[in-house]
Amino acid sequence: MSFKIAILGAGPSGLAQLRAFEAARDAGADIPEIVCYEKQNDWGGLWNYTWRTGLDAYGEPVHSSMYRYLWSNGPKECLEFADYSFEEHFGRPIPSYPPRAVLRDYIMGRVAKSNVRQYIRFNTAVHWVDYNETSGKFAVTVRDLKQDKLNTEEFDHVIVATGHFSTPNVPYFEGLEQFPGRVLHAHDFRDACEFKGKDLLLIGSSYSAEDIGTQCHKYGAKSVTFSYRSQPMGFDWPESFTELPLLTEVIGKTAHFKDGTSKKVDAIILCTGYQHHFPFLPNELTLTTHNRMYPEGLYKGIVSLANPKLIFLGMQDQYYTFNMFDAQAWYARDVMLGRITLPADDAMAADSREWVARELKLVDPVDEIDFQAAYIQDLLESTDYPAFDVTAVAGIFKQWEHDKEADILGYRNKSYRSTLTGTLAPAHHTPWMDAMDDSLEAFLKVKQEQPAKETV
Ligand code: FAD
Ligand code: NA0
Repeated sequence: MSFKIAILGAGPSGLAQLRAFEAARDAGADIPEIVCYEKQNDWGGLWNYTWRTGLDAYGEPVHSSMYRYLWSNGPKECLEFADYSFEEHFGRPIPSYPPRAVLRDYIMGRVAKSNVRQYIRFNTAVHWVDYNETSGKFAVTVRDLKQDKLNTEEFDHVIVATGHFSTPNVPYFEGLEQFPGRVLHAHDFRDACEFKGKDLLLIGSSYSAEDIGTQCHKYGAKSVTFSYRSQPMGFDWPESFTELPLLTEVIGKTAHFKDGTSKKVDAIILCTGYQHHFPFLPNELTLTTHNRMYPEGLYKGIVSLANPKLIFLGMQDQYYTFNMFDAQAWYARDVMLGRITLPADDAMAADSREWVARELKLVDPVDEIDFQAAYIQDLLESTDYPAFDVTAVAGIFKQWEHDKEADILGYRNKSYRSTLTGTLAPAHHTPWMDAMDDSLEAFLKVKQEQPAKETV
């Protein structure tokens, strides 16, 4: 085929795009020339654990925000690829909440079986993307990290799959500069054991706060205080947890809160979310958004309204992850292959506005789950991505929300039924609170013999 595309990033979204083209090629289609630029030395995106924080060995920002002992915070049955079940990958059913290494193995397992690695240029950081109106092509400038050389290549389409949970959002609180302990953002959190015996303050009330807090508790933190800006999480926390309104200032080791209370703490972790950050995109091409269900400026949640030859994958706030990235990648592929004809610019903008308006009416997580399910269903209708029961998966997400409400430290012991294979996941050999080893070997080692209790 006579056109050329660049995929920026080889995390789950970039790999979904590679897999989508591979599936078309396997089915006999002519596919474009593909180059995928990845600044890390391996594929996997955030799922690659690194001990590094700050800058990497080449002076590029460290991408991963993942930490040791991270276990999936949603049931694996909700993120299963429709064309590759967990059962197929591991050769047997596995429990519903795997640790990071197991999920990484699964994600990479699908692409490892294909020929897509050949398209990826590792250790190559994208530094700039320009669009030339006259030639209708993008010029992508990258830095070969090992050679320390800049190179520029031309492409007909660019797919941005660089993720949006990597550049921290770091607010300032009065007195932080004098605080006599560790102050860090969740992006730089690596090992909960560092905080054993400590009184911790976590700012934020979303997934990072919840998970880092519960994990520090699991590995021996003395107390965990959450400070929220809008809403407390409201779980039925054990005694050593407290939820307080927003931090107003820190004086010495004492943190003061909006409600007039105060608490002595040893360390402060800012679980204050991430920025959509595209330092390689010029003003006219960039995507400006916060973490939301339907970022503005995108048609079908992926096609840039500023330039429809520019595509963004995985930029939404995420309930669905890997299967949503697939649905997006298959749609994007079909746009690029000319199988889907994009409507006129104003029709795309109107469609996008409609979804944004719908998003603004969502009031709770159940609404958000249904919204994302509808969005995925809408994408799936136009492509040959294997059918999967998006509504049944939404049902599992709702059950998951309920299970978390019921037991925030125990929900990971639950089992759910795969919508692909119909198999109910076995119970894990060790309750999550007692499972201190998060390695793939430890997770898979013992034959799963306990009967699982169905929750959905
Ligand atoms: P990423 O995984 O972020 O991959 C982006 C890739 O782009 C990276 O490989 C990066 O190196 C590369 N890149 C970035 N900039 C450049 C550049 N300039 N040049 C070249 N390459 C570049 N999801 C779940 O489903 N289950 C979970 O349990 C879960 N846990 C999570 C825990 C944490 C702490 C975080 C932060 C997220 C978690 N997620 C989870 C959500 C996560 O966003 C997705 O699972 C997934 O990793 C997103 O894939 P992605 O490819 O869009 O982005
Ligand atoms: P995340 O929790 O890092 O999850 C990312 C939070 O930050 C909100 O509570 C927000 O409050 C707060 N916040 C932002 N600015 C603030 C400020 N100036 N002062 C006080 N609070 C502030 O980020 P968000 O965006 O969800 O919440 C920001 C992703 O990482 C998620 O997709 C999640 O799935 C993933 N993750 C997964 C796991 C596991 O799987 C663990 C961690 C993270 P407000 O007021 O806006 O509500 C185990």
